[in-house]
Amino acid sequence: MTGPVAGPVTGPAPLRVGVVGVGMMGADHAVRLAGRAANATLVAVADPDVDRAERLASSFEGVRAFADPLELVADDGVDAVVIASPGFVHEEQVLACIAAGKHALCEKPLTMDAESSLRVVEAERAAGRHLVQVGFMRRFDPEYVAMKAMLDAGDLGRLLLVHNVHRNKTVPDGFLSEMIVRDSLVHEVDVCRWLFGEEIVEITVHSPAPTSEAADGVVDPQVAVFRMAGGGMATSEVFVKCGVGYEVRCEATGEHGNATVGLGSGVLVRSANRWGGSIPDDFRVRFAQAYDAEVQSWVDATRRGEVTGPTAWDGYAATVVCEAGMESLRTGSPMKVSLA
Ligand code: ISE
Repeated sequence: MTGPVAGPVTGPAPLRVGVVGVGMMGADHAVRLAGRAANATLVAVADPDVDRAERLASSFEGVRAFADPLELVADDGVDAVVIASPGFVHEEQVLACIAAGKHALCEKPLTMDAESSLRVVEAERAAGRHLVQVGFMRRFDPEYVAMKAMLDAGDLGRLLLVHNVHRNKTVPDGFLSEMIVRDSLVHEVDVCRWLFGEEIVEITVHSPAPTSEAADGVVDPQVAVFRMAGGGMATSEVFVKCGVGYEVRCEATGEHGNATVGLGSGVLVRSANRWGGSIPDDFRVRFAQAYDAEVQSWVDATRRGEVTGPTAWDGYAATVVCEAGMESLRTGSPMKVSLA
């Protein structure tokens, strides 16, 4: 897409980034931008919980705190925005970035439903250029990247099946069945679209007997089955109160071999008559390298005026699949997926 908007940030000046929403993930990105990202500088944070924003801002030098995320987006001292606020405010914040001609890295889900995600795609189209990247960080994890390269090179032959495992140690009781689809399974939706290079055309979300740890009425674990446009299939176990630790695995089965990522084969320790390694508590640890690479690649692309990571369309497609997944969870039936 081409068109009139603020030009790319080039030359030696670092990209001045503001982070909107500074809960767990936003604070993690703020630290990354302030300390580890090259050619970027953290200049502002915003959160309706202004004490939280001020506390975080004061842990860095020269970072301003805003109570209103939209004020941060409009501020002339901010070149680009990382959106890590809750999903239900993403639409207005992403649209504000597009209206201001600013690049945004928006955490998943892009928005809460298909219609609003499509509005984002359309706003970008009207602006005449891509400005939005969606935070599907698995695409930047070194193991996933290696597996994708192997598949694209044809080393495993045609991809037939993908099997995902996605387990969180725990989540708050307010994390309902639909959130397991929209906030957790959404990653596997993106992984499968990316690995196959095809759309998902049907989704079924099965409800096994829940763990006794699940809050009343919450379906945890869930097993999702995707049918891909080319006939391939994928399965995903999502279990958000597994109690063990954060485990994400993906096995791709091709005609001539298979590849697995996420076996966690780090340091092997023998002590006190036991042997083994450790399992991280949460995604910030498991995907630390992926988040670093994701943010760096977003900074670099933004400075060139480009979007090279998962686009608003990818965010929209994932939202459509998850919406169908939530319907399947309610009805127990397979749901067809159709994109605009
Ligand atoms: C969370 O929002 C994430 O994005 C994590 O990657 C995922 O594992 C978790 O289930 C979500 O709640």
